[in-house]
Amino acid sequence: MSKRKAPEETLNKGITDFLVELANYERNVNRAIHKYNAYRKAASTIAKYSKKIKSGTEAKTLDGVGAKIAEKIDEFLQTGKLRRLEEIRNDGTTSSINLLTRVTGIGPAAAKKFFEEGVTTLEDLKNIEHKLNHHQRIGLRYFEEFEKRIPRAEMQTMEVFILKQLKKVDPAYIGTICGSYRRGVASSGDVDLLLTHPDFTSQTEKQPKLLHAVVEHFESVGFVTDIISKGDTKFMGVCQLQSSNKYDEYLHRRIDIRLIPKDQYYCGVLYFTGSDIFNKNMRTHALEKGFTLNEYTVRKLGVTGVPGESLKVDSEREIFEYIQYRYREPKDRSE
Ligand code: DCP
Ligand code: MG
Ligand code: MN
Repeated sequence: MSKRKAPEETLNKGITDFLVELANYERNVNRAIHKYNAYRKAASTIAKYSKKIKSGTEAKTLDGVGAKIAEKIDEFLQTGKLRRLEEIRNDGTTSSINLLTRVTGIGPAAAKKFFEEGVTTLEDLKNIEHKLNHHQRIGLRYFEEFEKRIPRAEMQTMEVFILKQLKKVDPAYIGTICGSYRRGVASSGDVDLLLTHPDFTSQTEKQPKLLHAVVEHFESVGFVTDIISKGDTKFMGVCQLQSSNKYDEYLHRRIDIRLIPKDQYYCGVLYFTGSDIFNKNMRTHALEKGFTLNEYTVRKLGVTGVPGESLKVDSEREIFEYIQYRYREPKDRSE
């Protein structure tokens, strides 16, 4: 659509602008092509009108301007704005951006950027797939599947499968499915797998092979289907259980895998079990008791507030004991 305006249009530019905006809204959002045409027609006749419009009644004498549009013109002339349009703008923006951020890999900033480029639906997003990064493409491809929570029964099947496959790579691996699953929640948003290996401690060299060997094995058995990102200690990807029955396939699921040094494993397990709110509260409590706690270590804070050496941790419970926090089972860690 042309953005060029003839000089005489500026006379009633406020009115023609809002009519064009309403027209586009009806076409793009509601797919109401007749309403779109009606608004366009009114805008076009008003644009050609040689006087500055003073009222809806005056506008109604023009071809294509009916009672409803006349009413909107009155509101616009009296208040300088249109409540309906404000509603649409707010609503439309919010809902489009909310929709876009449901695609994994699209955060609020990217959503806003795409929205400003005219992207308001998943269809629009498919049309600009060349502008999406790898993560966002996967998010779009599996949008419907990733929207579905993972039932606990499937999480249990996955746990058995994962731990069994892990031992095939190397029996020395220790794996724990953390996140909402470990908290006993009825369904999970993704799979949060934590790994460690006795060969890997915070004192040894990095051992990315320990993570990559597992990922490669998961790929070879068809469990990991896509890689979003793969670093030395952190993997993000997509997995899918193989069904024995082709009529009843499992969905693709998001999986996060983290490799943690053995001596930091329990701080990692605690952190990745969450919930995020529980973690926040526990960290605050730790500070009150003079400790600093993060996903790697728990350390005593000195008088100057500088953390000391990492404390030795051999279980989750010990972390609670250090900071004198009442122990809570994973199922009681929602906050
Ligand atoms: N976590 C955190 N703070 C964050 C993100 C995560 O403390 N900002 C921790 C606590 C979470 C854990 O990591 O429980 C796993 O993150 P998820 O986003 O996978 O959250 P959950 O597994 O708890 O929930 P879901 O079932 O939606 O995956
Ligand atoms: Mg999770
Ligand atoms: Mn996760």
